[in-house]
Amino acid sequence: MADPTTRLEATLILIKPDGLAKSLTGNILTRLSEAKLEIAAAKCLRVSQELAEKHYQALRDKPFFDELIDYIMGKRHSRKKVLAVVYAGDKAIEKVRQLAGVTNPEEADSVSIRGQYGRITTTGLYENVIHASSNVQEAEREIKLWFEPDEIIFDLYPTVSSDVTTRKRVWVPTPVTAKVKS
Ligand code: IDP
Ligand code: MG
Repeated sequence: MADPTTRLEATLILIKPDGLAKSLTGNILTRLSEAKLEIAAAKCLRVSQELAEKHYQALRDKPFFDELIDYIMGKRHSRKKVLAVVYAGDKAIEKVRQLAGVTNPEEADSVSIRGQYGRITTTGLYENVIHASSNVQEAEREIKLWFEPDEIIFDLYPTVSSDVTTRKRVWVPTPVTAKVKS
């Protein structure tokens, strides 16, 4: 059996709706590139209530939980989406957390991503523009929650083949147009 300690370390980052609304995507990805990690997956998506609640399940008893769910779903901003990225590489979790800064943007190092771009709302919610997994267990849970195995270019975690029958939307085939004579 492979030694789990030798597994490629991966971490989930989310550019939250405030980061997108403030046009910070480029700045944040540029800052994250300082960690010299590999992008293993990336997608832009709308966050359902179910996904938001599962993602923040450990915080469900916090007084700010409902606001936090609205925040990650984009209900507080003009952008109802997040950009989800999986980074992989040596000490990925620690390196990204370091660049992100601590949770409270007022306490975060002023040159960290949260220190530079975050704010505390008048109701006290930390709008800190980026999510970053905080440990190996959390990273695995979150990556599996946000991504399917085939959306990630590395085999980060064990998979099995499963016969599933689901309906999904597909592109309407483009009609073949008659060749125009020149
Ligand atoms: P983290 O994002 O640094 O890992 P968590 O404790 O997992 O911090 O909290 C998730 C998110 O909830 C934070 O990023 C922030 O947006 C919000 N949050 C956490 N703690 C507080 C708080 O004490 N007051 C207001 N918002 C908070
Ligand atoms: Mg956290």
